[in-house]
Amino acid sequence: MARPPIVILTGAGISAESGLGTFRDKDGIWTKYPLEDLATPEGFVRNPDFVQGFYNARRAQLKSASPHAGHAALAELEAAWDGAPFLLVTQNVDNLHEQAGSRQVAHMHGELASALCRACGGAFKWEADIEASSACLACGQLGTLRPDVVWFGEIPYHMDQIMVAIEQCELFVSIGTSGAVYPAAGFVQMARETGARTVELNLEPSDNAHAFDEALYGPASEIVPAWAGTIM
Ligand code: BJW
Repeated sequence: MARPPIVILTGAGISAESGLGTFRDKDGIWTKYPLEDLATPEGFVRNPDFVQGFYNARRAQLKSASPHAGHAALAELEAAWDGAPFLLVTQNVDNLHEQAGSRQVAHMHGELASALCRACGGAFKWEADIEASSACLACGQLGTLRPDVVWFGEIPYHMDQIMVAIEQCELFVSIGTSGAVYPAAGFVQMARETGARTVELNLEPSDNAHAFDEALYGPASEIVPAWAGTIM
């Protein structure tokens, strides 16, 4: 059976049952800390130690997090697509999709396990804490590293690849994202405009719920395997 080109967009909700917090739910990260302080370049300049501490703690937490059946189902789906166009776009900075076996993953908001040098622009794998004394592995300067994540006002990664995949896709699936943050929140509309069928899998209707042709609501560990089973 021919496989339709597919784009899957994931957000924090797919990692919630792995113990990693979401942002905007009750008890979400932004209900405890102001996003202006933790997720903007200006917040980092104001208080780099606070921001590094927040990301160091999340990087450490990731070491004990494991993927669940929802992540595994997306890896199985990719394998079943057997080379047909498939792109998993994630807003998440964790590596649970890769741990589950996904290969074609575009981390549009960066990765916790990567550091970015503000002096030379070098980016490299970094699994330890970033300290004020840490040296850049590319240029050797001290104190220039920041988390390699995308904050508000910064340009997300892999946008050219993502735009091409959305223009070509026939099936667009959004999983565990509130639809509150652009440009990701606009992808479903773009996919609709090029004729794709659109599916939302989420705990509850997102801000974009009206833009989906189909929806399934419940915890990702249950609804993602159930939905994937219908198209494999
Ligand atoms: C479950 C579940 C379970 C729970 N099972 N589901 C209009 C157009 C374009 C841009 C803008 C615009 N208006 C404003 C902007 C600018 C801004 C923006 O969007 N602001 C909004 C506040 C309006 N955007 C930007 O600045 C972006 N850059 C940009 O636009 O550059 C310009 C440009 C773009 C393109 C090309 C060229 C130029 C950058 C945005 C960066 C966002 N960064 C963060 C932090 C990353 C690092 C980190 O992790 O700390 O990314 S903020 C945070 O929000 C994080 C997330 O990836 C992102 C989205 O959150 P997500 O994943 O949706 O989580 P939640 O918590 O919101 O939702 C969870 C959902 O899961 C809920 O619906 C639950 O119900 C559900 N759920 N448990 C299933 N068990």
